Order: sequence, then C-alpha cells, then structure tokens
Amino acid sequence: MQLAGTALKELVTSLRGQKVAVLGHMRPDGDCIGSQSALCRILLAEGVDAICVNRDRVPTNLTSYTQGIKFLTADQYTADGRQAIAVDCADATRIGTELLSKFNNQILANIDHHSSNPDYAKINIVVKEAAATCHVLAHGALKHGLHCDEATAKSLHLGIITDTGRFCYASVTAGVLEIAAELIKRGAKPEEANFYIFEQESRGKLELTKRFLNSILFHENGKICSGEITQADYSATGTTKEDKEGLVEFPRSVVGVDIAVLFEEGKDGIRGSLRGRDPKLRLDLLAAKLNGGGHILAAGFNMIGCTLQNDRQRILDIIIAHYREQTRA
Ligand SMILES: [Mn+2]
Repeated sequence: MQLAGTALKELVTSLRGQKVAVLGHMRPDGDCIGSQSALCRILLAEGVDAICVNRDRVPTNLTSYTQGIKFLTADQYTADGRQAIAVDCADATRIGTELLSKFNNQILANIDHHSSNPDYAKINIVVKEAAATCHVLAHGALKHGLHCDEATAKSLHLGIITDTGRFCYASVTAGVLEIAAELIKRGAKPEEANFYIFEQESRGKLELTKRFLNSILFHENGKICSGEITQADYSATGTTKEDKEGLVEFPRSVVGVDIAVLFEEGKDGIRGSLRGRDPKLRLDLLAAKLNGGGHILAAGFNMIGCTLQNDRQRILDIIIAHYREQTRA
C-alpha cells in the first residue's frame, strides 16, 4: 500500500498540464464512480485537464457524487488525444471494447484492487489486499498530501462502503476504519452515503423481490435453497437483470442453508448464481459442471437452450449430487 501511495503521487504530478480520461467499468458501481470522481478531482487540483468516461451512464442514485466534474458516456466522447487511466477494472475488457478503442487500446495507468488483475497498463497501481479501489486512492491522497476536499472525501468513502458491504467484509481492517475516520473528518457523511446506496431501490425492485421470495424452495433437508426469476417477472415489474443484484442473499442468509441458488430464465437459456459459506463445497467446481465458473464461495452458471420448466429439476439434481459428493465424510 505504501508503494501504491508513492506511485499515485508520482503519476498525478507527472500528468500536470496534460489531458486525461479516467475510465471506469461497464455497469459502474459505487467503488467505480467514487474512484473516478475522486481521482478526477485530485487530477484537476494538480492542474491536469481531466474528465471521466464510462461505457454506461452514471446510475441515478450516484449522480450527486459527480457534481462539478465531467462524466461522459462512450457515445458522447470523441477521441481527443487523452491519456487513459482505468480505475476499479479487473482487466481491460471491463472498460468495454468500443470505449477502449477510442484510446487505441492503450491504458497509461491501472489503479485497482482485484486479485485477478493482470497488470494490463504501462503503470500498474494494484493493491490486491485493499478493500476497494477507493481505499487505494484514499490512502494515497491522505498519506501523500494530495487534494482531498469534502467532495473528494465523500467519493472515496462511497467506494469503501460499497465494496465492504458497509464495513462488514473480511477486507475491513483497522487501517480501513482509520482511513474512513479521516474521510469523515474531511466531510464524508455516512448517513447520506447509506441513503444513496442502500435506500434508493425502485418499487419495481421490491415487486421483483416479492416474486423471487414466493418462488423459493428448499431441497436436501434445507441444505440447498433455490429461487427463480423469469422474463415475465422482469416485464411485469418493469425491472431488468441488473435488479436481480442481491436477491441471492435471501436464501444464502437462512440458517442451515449451505448452497443458495438463483435461477434466471432468459430468452436463450438459464443463468444462475451460486452462493455458499463453506469453502469445502467448491462452488467453482459445481459451476464448471453447469457451463460456468467463478470463485469457491460465489460462482455462476450458464445453461444455454434450457428452460425452467424442462430443466430446473435436472440442474438441481446436478447441484444435489455435487453437494453429496463434497460433504461425504
Ligand atoms: Mn471495487
């Protein structure tokens, strides 16, 4: 982290007088928008001509963090010789290929915290143990005397609470809380951030949640819990696939459930999310049996050409068989 701070300071000062675009990932979240907004403010304060560009629009609940700086979508941006800095992008494809091509596929700097980051830029400031990209930026800004006014502090705090689930994950160390405390001293407001991120759900999302909860079934003596969402659910509630975010946490949080499953029936097949708590269950290996992949505790599958009516039970049987194999004494 110490090295990252020095590298950030060097990067920012080396760009004085130059034109820079700070790029985020597709479907931006709080850590992405927070990192872009904060870094852009830091660069502007150092005399860099900086803007932010994303393939997608800034989510409406996060627009207050972008006040006073320029955020463009890929369509609105015409290549004008800017250097690109990517933030919170685990690899270059996360920027979106079309946007990347506007920079001749050249990224000057990559600032991130994903453990899979392959160091795809000329300058790579990647701290794999950091809780958020905003954590990396905040450390650099606060310890190396970079600009950190109220708006910057709010943006950095936004990213940290987003990626730590409001300071609940294993990535939250005393150091993270010390940085958060300093950001609050500089003007970050926990209740305001909490409101924008966690209390701005649409009515459609609540209706979708009701439908999902109604579909929940338990299997294997309550060890496996599944629920489903169909295209009809999305159209009836005016929601999109982005709104399924977080639903799998309902079955995952129930006592006794070892594997939570969310089935999503699309036009071309069934996609699914798998979540667990016990590394022994190796959900990555289970997902691989279902044309998917992912992490040991969180994975996804993709059964092309399948429908819930025809294939739900067959997929569940594979999940149950895997569970029995992994738990056999
Ligand atoms: Mn992040």
